[in-house]
Amino acid sequence: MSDVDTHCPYCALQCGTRLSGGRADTVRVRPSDFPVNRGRLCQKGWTAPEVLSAVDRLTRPLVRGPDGRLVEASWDTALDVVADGLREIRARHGPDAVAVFGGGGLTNEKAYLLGKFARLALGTSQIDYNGRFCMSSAAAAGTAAFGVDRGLPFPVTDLRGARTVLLAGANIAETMPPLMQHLEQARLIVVDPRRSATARRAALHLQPAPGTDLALALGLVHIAIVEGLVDQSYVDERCHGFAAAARRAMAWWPERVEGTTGVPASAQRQAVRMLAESRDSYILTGRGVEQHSKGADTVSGFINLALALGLPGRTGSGYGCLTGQGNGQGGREHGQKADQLPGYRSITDPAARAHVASVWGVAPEDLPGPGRGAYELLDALGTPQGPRALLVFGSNPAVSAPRAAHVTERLAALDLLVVADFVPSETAAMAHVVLPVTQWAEEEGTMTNLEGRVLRRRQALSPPPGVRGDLRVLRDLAVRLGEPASRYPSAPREVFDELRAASRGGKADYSGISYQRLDAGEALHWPCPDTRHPGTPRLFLDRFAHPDGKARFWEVDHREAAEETSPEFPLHATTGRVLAHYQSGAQTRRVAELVEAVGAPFVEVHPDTAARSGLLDGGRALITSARGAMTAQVRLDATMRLDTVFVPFHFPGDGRANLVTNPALDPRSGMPEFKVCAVRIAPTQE
Ligand SMILES: Nc1nc2c(c(=O)[nH]1)N[C@H]1C(S)=C(S)[C@@H](COP(=O)(O)OP(=O)(O)OC[C@H]3O[C@@H](n4cnc5c(=O)[nH]c(N)nc54)[C@H](O)[C@@H]3O)O[C@H]1N2
Ligand SMILES: Nc1nc2c(c(=O)[nH]1)N[C@H]1C(S)=C(S)[C@@H](COP(=O)(O)OP(=O)(O)OC[C@H]3O[C@@H](n4cnc5c(=O)[nH]c(N)nc54)[C@H](O)[C@@H]3O)O[C@H]1N2
Ligand code: SF4
Ligand SMILES: [Mo]
Repeated sequence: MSDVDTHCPYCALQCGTRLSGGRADTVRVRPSDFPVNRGRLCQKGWTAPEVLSAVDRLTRPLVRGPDGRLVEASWDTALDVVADGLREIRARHGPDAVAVFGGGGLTNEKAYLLGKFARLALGTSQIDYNGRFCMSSAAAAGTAAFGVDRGLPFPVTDLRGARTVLLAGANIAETMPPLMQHLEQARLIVVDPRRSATARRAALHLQPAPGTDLALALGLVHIAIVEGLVDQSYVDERCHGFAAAARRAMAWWPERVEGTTGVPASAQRQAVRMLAESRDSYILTGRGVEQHSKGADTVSGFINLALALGLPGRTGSGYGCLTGQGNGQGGREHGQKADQLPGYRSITDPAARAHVASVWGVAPEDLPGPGRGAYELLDALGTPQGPRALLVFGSNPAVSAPRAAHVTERLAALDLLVVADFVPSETAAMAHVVLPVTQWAEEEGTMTNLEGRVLRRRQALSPPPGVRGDLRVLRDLAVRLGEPASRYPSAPREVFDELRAASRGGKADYSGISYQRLDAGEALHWPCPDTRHPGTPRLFLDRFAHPDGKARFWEVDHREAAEETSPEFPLHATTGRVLAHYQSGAQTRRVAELVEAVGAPFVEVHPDTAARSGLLDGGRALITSARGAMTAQVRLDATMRLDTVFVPFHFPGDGRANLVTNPALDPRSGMPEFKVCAVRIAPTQE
């Protein structure tokens, strides 16, 4: 096969790649000259082809036998077991006894068909996805402020012109390394409790205690007001709500903010002056400020700062959220969310229901209402009021969900757990039925990257015999459940054309985007409402997406983390990522080079904190919270705050960071508090 242009399977940067070789064991990847990565890839991108021929790649369906072991079965047998089980559970307990959990790594076509399958073939309201754990706080805050949620409302290449960029809780030097090239000219202000790889490259590093960013954001608005740096004509002309937001900020004077966050008042002032000095500044948020029980309010706090300085909706400045998963953007638009229909429509809006029902050929009243958000859904599994069956497509919640031991118990309590995956993830290992599916380089589809640009994923090689695509699996199941096959096309292009129609007139309007236009090389960012429309790389230049065209300041105030430190649990624990591993590690823990780079869970601790706890560098530590305990190897790091330890969440078993994390949820977004909980740390008793 000749070279094929596609994109990396992992993160939302969706680096352009060129594949050559044509066989799973010989395929080679090179970076292409795509604008987001311009000839660069990170270590995960370079090694991504190895997962195609992973030694334990799933190639046959597995069904749990009477002795409790998973054994190979034919597709017909496996699908019959699933369909019979679903029918029986539905007959006995009603349609909401069957649930679906999706993922932000699924293509647009898969995410769309999964939502349709849940609402029509299963008739359930119980569908949500791992994006709830990812960017939901920023989505809630972005929608509130701007009227629409697109992670970056501008292309990443715009960042090249920036003089100052504030990165709040984003470690892009490890999580999106090729993006760093667009920031080489800029002065970086990094807000991170750790001296991360990104913070090390910053002109100014603000190192707040975890969970205190909202106080910091309020304080920065305070300084902007007091120092006369607010762009008053922009605020008057383009925004509502400044006075109320400003009143809150006035209570957060620099010394008070210093007391709460630990960030010196002088550094706060310096940050605001750098941002305001020239107007070509950007404020970007990542999971560090978002994954909190007040994540949405914290993002609102940073958006308020951006609005006060007049940054959003102008060329050369702005606010954006750095979306995470490969299709983190598209995955949140096409209806796999509990409260959503395709086109980023609300499932409770009668006009939206009527439109989508007409595209699907059903009556609006046949569509279920909103279901539970991701954690609430997982928490309800196998309980008397909760679902008794769960289908998982594109997530590994046994590792990645908060309070993982509890979630694992809930998964184990199900009558039927079905997992579609291409590797035996920790969640697949618990399933009653495992369905082996294709990977990125073996399939066609579209993904929407962090800038809202729709990209083509292209097939470069044949899947292993016996493996089916997710779209085909959904159709095969739907037909067994009595649906007409024509309602579930399995050709990605056909699904995309239906998705276009379903999205028409919605906030995320894809109706003018086609495979033909994408394959001709057009750069198309949504909204793109007709086939002659050039797409919208930059949103909000003329108006924000609220009906009156104005942005909204959101009135927010600081509050403490859901769990504060105490004599029993004296330290903050925070969690996050390392360069070499992706998410729950299901894929990257199967790549030798990445395991060699980081092979086991570790905990970063300040040497003084370690000494007080009797910990030695390289020794094993037990990290305990009110939820449970995990073990990890100690890494001393003198740049850590004395009151904070950090653990990555990429590892299974006893090394799961989520054994300790707090599932306290953000009331605006349903986001769990992954980024701060109270722990104690001690040597393990080995
Ligand atoms: N290597 C790698 N890259 C990835 C991924 C991966 O798993 N591995 N996943 C992708 C996905 S899905 C996502 S969502 C993105 C995430 O990308 P990022 O948001 O950059 O990743 P994190 O490491 O979760 O968090 C970023 C930083 O937040 C800091 N932090 C922790 N607590 C706080 C706090 O209370 N306040 C502040 N200000 N900062 C805090 C952490 O120290 C960390 O350095 O990465 C994407 N890219
Ligand atoms: N403590 C802590 N926990 C966290 C976070 C944190 O910062 N700290 N971050 C959270 C965030 S931001 C995220 S995004 C989540 C992610 O956590 P998960 O949802 O667990 O994400 P992955 O590990 O990417 O799991 C994806 C699974 O689906 C499979 N898969 C990939 N593509 C496809 C496909 O096309 N079809 C099918 N059927 N399967 C596929 C993969 O092999 C893998 O097993 O973790 C969250 N959990
Ligand atoms: S930065 Fe993201 S998209 Fe680019 S190579 Fe790395 S994992 Fe892949
Ligand atoms: Mo994420």
